[in-house]
Amino acid sequence: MTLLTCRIDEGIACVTLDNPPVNALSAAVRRALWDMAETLDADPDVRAVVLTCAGRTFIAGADVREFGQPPVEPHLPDVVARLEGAAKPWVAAIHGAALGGGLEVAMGCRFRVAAPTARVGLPEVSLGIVPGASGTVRTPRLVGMAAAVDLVTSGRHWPAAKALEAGLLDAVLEGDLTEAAMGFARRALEEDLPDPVSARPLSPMPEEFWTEARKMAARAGHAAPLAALDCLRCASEAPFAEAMAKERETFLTLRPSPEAQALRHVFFAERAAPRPAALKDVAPRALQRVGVIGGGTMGAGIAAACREAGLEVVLIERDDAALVRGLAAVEAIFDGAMARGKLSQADRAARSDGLSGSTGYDRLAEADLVIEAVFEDAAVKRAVFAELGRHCRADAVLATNTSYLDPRSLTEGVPHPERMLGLHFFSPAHVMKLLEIVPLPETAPEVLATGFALARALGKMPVQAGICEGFIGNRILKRTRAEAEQLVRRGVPLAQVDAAMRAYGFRMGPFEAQDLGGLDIAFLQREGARADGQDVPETLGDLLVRAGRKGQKTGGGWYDYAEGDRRPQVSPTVEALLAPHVAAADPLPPEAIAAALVGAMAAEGQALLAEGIAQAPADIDLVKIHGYGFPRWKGGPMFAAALEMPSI
Ligand code: 3H9
Repeated sequence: MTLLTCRIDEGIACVTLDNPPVNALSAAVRRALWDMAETLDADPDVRAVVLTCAGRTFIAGADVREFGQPPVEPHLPDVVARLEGAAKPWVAAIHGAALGGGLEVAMGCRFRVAAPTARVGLPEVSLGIVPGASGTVRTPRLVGMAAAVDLVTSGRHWPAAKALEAGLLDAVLEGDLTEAAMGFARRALEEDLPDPVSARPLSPMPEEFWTEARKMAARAGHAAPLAALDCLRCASEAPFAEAMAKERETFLTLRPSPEAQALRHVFFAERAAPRPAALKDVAPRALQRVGVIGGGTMGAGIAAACREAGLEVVLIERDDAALVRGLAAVEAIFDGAMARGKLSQADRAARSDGLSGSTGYDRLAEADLVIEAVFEDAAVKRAVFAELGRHCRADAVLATNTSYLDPRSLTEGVPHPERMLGLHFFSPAHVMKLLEIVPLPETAPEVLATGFALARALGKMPVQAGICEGFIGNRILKRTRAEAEQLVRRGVPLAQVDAAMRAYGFRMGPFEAQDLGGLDIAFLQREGARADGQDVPETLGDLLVRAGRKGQKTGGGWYDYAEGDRRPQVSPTVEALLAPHVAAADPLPPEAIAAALVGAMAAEGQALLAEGIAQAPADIDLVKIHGYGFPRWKGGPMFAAALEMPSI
């Protein structure tokens, strides 16, 4: 396949790169760009060059699949320098996204123009690396250091308008981008050319600027943003060539690091998850009208998420008062989005327009999908499905949001079992990205495909799970909590367990997290199982709940909390309560605590794989990252355990 094609029109060469799916800079692309610069430099008919890309986007960056292999010449920094040093000025014409190496190529060009919908960014830190082809050295020369620090250390994309204002782009062009860019090139030739970016001046910044920037970059929790900041600082304090050498060295050091490997693993897992190979040829059912049963926290969040995706929503509640509360909860989510500047007044009004409510199931006659999100009680849920069976179309997908109950028992006897599905959202459902999709034995492939299509529409991260108590995520959570209690029983202070998991990268340790969510939910489940005659051993958490300590909402759980203060305080009451069950104090190093808990997660993950509940280790990693705060840069428990214990 020809990667680069070129046509020449009145002295302007139009070079088009076509390397699907995202025009990544493979070794072959780098070679082709280099050779094209040589050819066009030698062509007396060519006065300027426009670089465009075929397909959905401009160059999306280096080819991440090559990162596990030794670098191959020509290296990208040299290609960028070759374009910058070309005898004829190059104009990058950006549509879609110019990311990472793609933006670096554009910065090697003498001009950058873009379609109004284009985005630019240097997302390398989100892959655990730093830009490796002058992103930290050329960017500040175009936009100034403060803006460069923001772009490079956050990894965020900028829309074209912002990039234009900052000086990263020279023009945003309406209409046909290629033609407009050729016109731009012709006009540019009529005036003196600007200096190449590498030749532009850059002043050092005061010490306080770097102190503040380090504080911000450290918040990410992993090495790359801080390393990128060091490169940016070098760019402003050392000559261009020295700064380039520092950036390259940092890039090559970080590229094989465990964090970068982990982030690459997550990158590919996240891209594969929404489109499972097994459903490649299965068309989902159309989705436009959604019914949500239950307007509690979960139902309101699901309704808000569906409205955000443009789906019409009917909320069903059992009586008028509950319906008013439920609708108000959804409206409050819209209000919050508007207050944070995420929704315009007009869009806010449109969100409400597509939301209605009813206390009668007959409103669901035209629904394409109904999601049951009522109280976690099997009898209540069964009654809901019986109603749905009576009122919904035979081809409407009927889903339960249960966290622990067996979807088969909830939907038993409802006609057309092929339309049943588990859709396990996480709270708050309009925020949390994870969606566990749980097919029943009878679920039709197109119904399963509809679950994935819904996830894509809602911008969620879907993972298929088999049926078991707690599916993937909550089953691993249960095992992790048991392991954490086990550490406490053998004498590790619980505050040390929490501190170790925070040091590992979680926002909160397992005990702090239980205090926030409430200890009573899991307690009631265990009590329910005990009432059913199951042998569920007494946990330390049970002791606390029986003593009235259900978490922050009761002023104390594993920790004490002062009135109006969410900071956990070690609790003498808890120490006394647990004393009979806990060995003498026996602290463990934080690494050993984290290894024990992550090891427990991975071991439960292995069991889930063996039972066929989870389909792949990467699915388990996505569940823990998107639903349970596992640090991305550790790659998820399966990845982390395999890295440390390759035999797993
Ligand atoms: C870098 O550039 C380092 C340099 O500074 C220094 C070098 C020396 N490589 O996301 P999608 C695949 S680091 C390889 O679903 P969209 C992806 O796996 C790089 N493959 O599309 C998927 O494959 P498949 C910095 C890549 O339209 C397919 O393309 N750049 C790459 O929703 C479609 O992906 C980035 O981090 C890649 N770089 O979104 C940009 N990118 O079809 C990362 C994608 O087999 N990419 N693939 O499943 C993106 O953000 C999005 O892909 C993009 C398109 C916004 C471009």
